[in-house]
Formats: sequence, structure tokens, C-alpha cells
Amino acid sequence: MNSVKILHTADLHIGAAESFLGARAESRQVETLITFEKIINTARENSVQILLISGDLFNSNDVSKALIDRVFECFSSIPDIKIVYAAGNHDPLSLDSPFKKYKTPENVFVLETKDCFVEFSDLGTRVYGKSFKEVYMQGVARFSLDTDPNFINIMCIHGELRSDLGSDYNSITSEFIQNSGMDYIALGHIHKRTDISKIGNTFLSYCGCPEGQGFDELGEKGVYLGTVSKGDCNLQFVPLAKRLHLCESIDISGVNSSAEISDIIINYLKQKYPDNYAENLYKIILTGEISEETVISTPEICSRLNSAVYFAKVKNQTQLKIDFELISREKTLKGIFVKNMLARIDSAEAQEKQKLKAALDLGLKAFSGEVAYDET
Ligand SMILES: [Mn+2]
Repeated sequence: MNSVKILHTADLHIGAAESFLGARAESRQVETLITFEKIINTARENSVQILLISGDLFNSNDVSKALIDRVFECFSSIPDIKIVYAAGNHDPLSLDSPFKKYKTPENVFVLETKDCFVEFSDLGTRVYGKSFKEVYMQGVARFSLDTDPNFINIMCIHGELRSDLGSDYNSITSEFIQNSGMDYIALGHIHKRTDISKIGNTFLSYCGCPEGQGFDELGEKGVYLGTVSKGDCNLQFVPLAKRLHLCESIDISGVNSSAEISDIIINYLKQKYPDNYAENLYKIILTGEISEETVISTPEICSRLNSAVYFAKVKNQTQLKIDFELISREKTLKGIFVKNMLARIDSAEAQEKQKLKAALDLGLKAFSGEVAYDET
């Protein structure tokens, strides 16, 4: 017993649909299943000994039988790999859980809803943990079972890493980790991956979700793969996501038409993501200053982008380029206001300049009746 080879995944949410994709939501839903299949293949190809799934495998217990069948079929396809599952808050181990309703493949070890462990004596390893029984698990995680120093001790658990006790999702505190006696804690629940960290003698991480399912889950996604041994842990991130959700701010100052803006965006994406720019989902934020004559049509830009990439939505946050000097020459109340403000900005200290510029912008907006009551 020197080390054990593991793959750590969580929060797949198989069955979830990205409704903003409309007619394509269903095929996108299948892509999460395909990413799960890639995880199974990665485990097989790398001769993983234990596959740890730290909750939210399914988006709910109410997923279709076809999805459950496929997931169980994949589990059965790697009979030599031990799969440990700790149910999460989305697919708790209640009576309607797929793991309760249907026969679970023999190599799958579902953790109970009370403190427990499974012992793999051939691997010199114990996997501790506990499944969610319901959607909520209030209070702080405490563990009543002692570890045995003769084993590599791993914990597979879904929960919220925090210092206070106010979570509805199984608070896991650093004190708990410090006293756990574990060599590695494979966490699930937080969809954003963390680096491998260490508290006391225990290594831990959130592996994050392997496939983003919205613009709050940006960037590269995947799993952790590697070895855990007594007092040590050597895990690497392996990217596996089929598509990435990405948010890009693009400065379009001085550009004159929506067609031109679309070309600039597409070229920017091609350069930044040369291998797979067309495959991703983008939220594009247009920034910069544009002249009064430029008409930006976000529907037109969206339409052009969506024929070049899998999905794009566009938010226009450009600002109107205003010729203050020109306005200051107007013989109107607005002209006099701008002239006075420009003179004050000119003679102000750096910090004051910023405030006066903001006041000038707000004042101009007020002339066109665009200032809301609480705008500052
Ligand atoms: Mn989740």
C-alpha cells in the first residue's frame, strides 16, 4: 500500500438543461452525458483504482430512466474500478433516488446517509463520507468514526466549506478538516474548481463541475486525476468539458457598423481560442466609446455571431462619445453648463477631476431627462 490512483469528479448535474438554448437545449443536455462518458473513459485509460463522485451526479432524482440506464451502463463498463458515490443536495439518497429505485452496478459503493466508510483492503484504502438524505443538510459536518492509520484515508463528501455553521448544505469547517485524519477530502457542491490545498495534514479540493451549464460557470472545466498516499497527494487537473462558457469584453471604439463589429468579435475569438472558438458559448460585452452616428444593432450582431459560433449573446455597454468642446460653444443653458464644468475640470486636482467629470456626464444626461432619481 503505497498509493492509490483516483479520479475525483462531482456536480455533473446530468439531466439539467440550459433553457436559454431553446430548441438546442435537449442536445446540449446530452452533451453533459457525453462528458460523463469521457470521465469513465479517462478513468479506464489511466487505470484509475477508485472513482470518487462527490454528489450531484444527477440534476435531480426525477431524471429520465434512459439517462439513468446509460449512467449505470457506463459504471458497469469499468468493473475493475471501484466507484464511490456520496449523494448531493440535488440527488439526495431518498426513496426516489435512482440508486434506491434501481439495481446499482456491483462496482458502485453508495455511501449511507449516516457516517460510514467503505474499506478496500486490496488497495489499503478506506473511503469515508456520508450522503445527503434530503435536499438540505443543516448544521456542521462532524464525524463520529475514527480513521485507521494503517489505511490511506479518503473522504468523499458534498458540502459547503465555510467557517460559520449557518449553511443549509453541510458546513465543512477547517477545524473539521484539521481533525479528520484524512489524507484527502474529495469535495463536491461548489462548481468552481479550487486548487489542491492542505489544512493540517489533510489535502482537499473542489474539483468543480466538469461541464459548465450557464454563464455563472465560466472557463475550463474537468476533473482531478492522480495518486493519494499516506500524507501526500499528487493530483492534476484534466480538462474534459465539451464546450466552455466564456465572457469577453471587447472594445469597439471608433467602429461604425454592426457588420464590422461582428467581424472584429469573430476575429478576436478566433485568435484567442484558435482550436475551438466555434464550439463555445459566449457572452460578449461591447465596450468603448462610439459616435452619435453609429447605430449598434445587437440583434444583428447576435445573428451574425450565432452563425459563426455555437452560441453568443451580446450586451452593449458602449458609451456615447460626446464632443464637449462643441457643446460648450452652444449659446444655451447646456452650453454654459458644459463650458463652466470644463473650466473647473481643467483647474482641479486629479482626484477632484474624476468627480467633476462624473458630474459633467450626469449633468448632460439630466438635460436629456435620462437621470434616474437614485442615480449617483
Ligand atoms: Mn451541484
